[in-house]
Amino acid sequence: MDITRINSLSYEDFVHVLGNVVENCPVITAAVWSMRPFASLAALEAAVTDFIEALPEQGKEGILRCHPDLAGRDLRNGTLTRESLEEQAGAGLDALDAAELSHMARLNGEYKERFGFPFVICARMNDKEAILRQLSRRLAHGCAEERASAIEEVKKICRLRLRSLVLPDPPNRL
Ligand code: 2AL
Repeated sequence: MDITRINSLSYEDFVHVLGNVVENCPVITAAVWSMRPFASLAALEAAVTDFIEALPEQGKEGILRCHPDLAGRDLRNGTLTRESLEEQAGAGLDALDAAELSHMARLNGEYKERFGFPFVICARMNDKEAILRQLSRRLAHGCAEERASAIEEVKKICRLRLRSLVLPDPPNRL
């Protein structure tokens, strides 16, 4: 679907197609619909990421809390969203051995205890080793620094999801 087609979608279809570009937060897509028309895919990406950035800190934390744990209960129970399952499987998180699973569960637990929201990272840009390394590293962050890091990861996930749904912008003709 190109950006012209996206701009022509009804509210219901827009949310149906793009409702999970921020995990489990269709309200963000619903809000962004009223900013149509978008001049380009880049403009749509900017609309979503600027909307997230403008939220108060509690709103940002709310977005983080809507994310499933990596290699967590939803993956085990088959209750992940399609997007999240593809991303987690792509990073190898659906095939952890027992030692890796317990390591991930322990660090995810420590992280949630410390910050009050789940650890979020763009799984499509990392493999399981990098994810575990980042999880250990980010546990040492202060709260504000970590919230900002996690929101940057949400934006990366969102941009990649948008790019898998909307055709790329044509190159600039000068
Ligand atoms: C996720 C997810 O669902 N997809 C992704 O890239 N990262 N979740 C998370 N807690 O980081």
